[in-house]
Amino acid sequence: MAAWPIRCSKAVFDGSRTYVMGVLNLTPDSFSDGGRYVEPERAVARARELVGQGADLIDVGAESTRPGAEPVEAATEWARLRPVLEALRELPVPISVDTYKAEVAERALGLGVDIINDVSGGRLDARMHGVCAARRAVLIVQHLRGEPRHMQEQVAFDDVYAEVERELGEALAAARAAGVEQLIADPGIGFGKRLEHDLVLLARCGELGASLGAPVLVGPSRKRFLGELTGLPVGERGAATLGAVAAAAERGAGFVRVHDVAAARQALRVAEAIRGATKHTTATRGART
Ligand code: HH2
Repeated sequence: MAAWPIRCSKAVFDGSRTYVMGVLNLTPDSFSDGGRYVEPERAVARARELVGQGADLIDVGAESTRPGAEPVEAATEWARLRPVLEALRELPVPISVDTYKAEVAERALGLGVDIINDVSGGRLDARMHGVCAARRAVLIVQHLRGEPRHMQEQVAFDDVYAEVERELGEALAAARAAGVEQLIADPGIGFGKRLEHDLVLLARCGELGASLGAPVLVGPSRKRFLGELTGLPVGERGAATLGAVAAAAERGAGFVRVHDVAAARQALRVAEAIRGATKHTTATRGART
């Protein structure tokens, strides 16, 4: 199956550059922006702002998946999502919903959402694949062992790249077998991983996508590994996030999931210009010799 394009009702992503997914958390307890967009009006205003900053798509979440976060009932999750998703139908970019519950996914897809972002890769709810297949949704299949709440308690990899590649490959194959036609793979930065694991997965994200036959999305924004590298608290990891974004794009990431869209677009623009110039110089040199 060809990795690109990813076709949504409002956009076609052809892989010609790294796309920016803006994060919109409707939660009271997300690790970096919890509580800021709980009121629907503020959330919708934030979504418009993210689009103005150049977001290619917006990921809306109503349950925090940080380690130790309390799971929420589907009804609570949907009560947070519904008014916001209804208002976001007018936006010019595709919307994804960050949920691992098929019931929530089904309702969201009924409101015109194009993409389901499942941090468990379809593993925590047996109905997820069927719902996405029936609605012809794009499914983001993220790597995660166990449940988000306990994911940092037993982190053990002998060869993180090989193990994530194999487990993601199995998750993608299960989704394809169930009829989900459009898939994006995500190695799950910070999801049951330590610093050294996150670094390997970012460094080899393009290789991972090529081997899995799917575009790769990475979500390094403000995460713990950046704190470990810089010594900075979550609110001061903006510059560190941009380092990860530029490096991941250089290594082949198809999408980056970030809180600060304007800054990520700038970083990507510069990284892409430099990559383009490399090609130009090589071509010029080749032409002269
Ligand atoms: N990271 C978070 C949430 N969802 N989805 C994908 N596909 N990839 C990620 O890396 C990813 C994700 C965690 O970030 P955030 O939404 O800011 O925090 P929280 O889970 O606390 O709401």
